Amino acid sequence: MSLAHPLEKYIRKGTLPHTFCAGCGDGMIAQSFLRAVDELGLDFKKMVFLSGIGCSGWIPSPLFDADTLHAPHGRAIAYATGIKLFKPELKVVVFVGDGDALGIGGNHLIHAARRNIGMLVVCVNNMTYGMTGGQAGPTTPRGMATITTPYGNLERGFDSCELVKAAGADYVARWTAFHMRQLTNSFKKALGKKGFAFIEVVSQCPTHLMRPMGFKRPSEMLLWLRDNSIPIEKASKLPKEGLEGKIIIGEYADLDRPELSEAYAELIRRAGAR
Ligand SMILES: Cc1ncc(C[n+]2csc(CCOP(=O)(O)OP(=O)(O)O)c2C)c(N)n1
Ligand code: SF4
Repeated sequence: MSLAHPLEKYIRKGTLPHTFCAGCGDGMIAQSFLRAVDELGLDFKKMVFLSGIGCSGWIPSPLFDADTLHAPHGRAIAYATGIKLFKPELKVVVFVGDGDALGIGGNHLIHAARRNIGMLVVCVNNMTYGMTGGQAGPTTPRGMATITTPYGNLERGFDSCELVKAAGADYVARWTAFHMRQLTNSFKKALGKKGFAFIEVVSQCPTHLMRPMGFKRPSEMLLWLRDNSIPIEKASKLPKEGLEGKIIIGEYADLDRPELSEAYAELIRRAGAR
């Protein structure tokens, strides 16, 4: 009997043990994603992964035994756009942190959603800049203490799902690192979409946020994610004031609109270039 982990076949040899801190959500998200790939029976050779710069960028690069491009901070979606237009037959998946996706790379995100180009963007929202030491970022909740906001963050965080949905994405969903089964199912659905798919995973960063949030163990952060989450259907029936500081989980958009790389290939045919 083989004692190998069933998902080990997707892991590049020599990359374990991985670089994530103990209790980080990134490893859980990697596992949930690989489970979706495995259950769908997708061929890793027909997929290409893009990594942002940040802890979450380590999910596909170097961990996944597949073609991977580790792009400059904030530029992974721009690189992914080029790949998808050149090789539309590939499944393109981007892993970025909230700082990468919504801070420095915010413009690329909204335009990729507007174009409805066929890729899946997984935004790991750990509510901070993890790799650079735990600074406040575009999703840090108002009032949260970080090393750059020791008296509490004064700014309101982005709602990335509402933003991407309004920009025109086909599939938009939010889960947390507590909701692994729902996350795997959502990955499966998103990987089957033709157009732009965006999944935000609110995740724990025990190294930088555990103490400021008043927790002693990473598992307490997971329970906090569970207790602060409200399903989107339930949230739609509650007054807005009751939702302050809550994580609204579920599917925000599930559409099938024209996809850009197909329209682009058609344009090339019409122009007689191929
Ligand atoms: C152009 C550029 N600006 C800034 C940095 C420094 N930097 C490295 S990672 C990072 C942010 C990481 O935060 P996030 O994207 O939220 O990912 P996380 O580490 O939290 O997963 C920054 C600002 C950089 N590498 N390149
Ligand atoms: S710093 Fe935070 S996000 Fe980065 S690997 Fe450690 S726990 Fe994870």
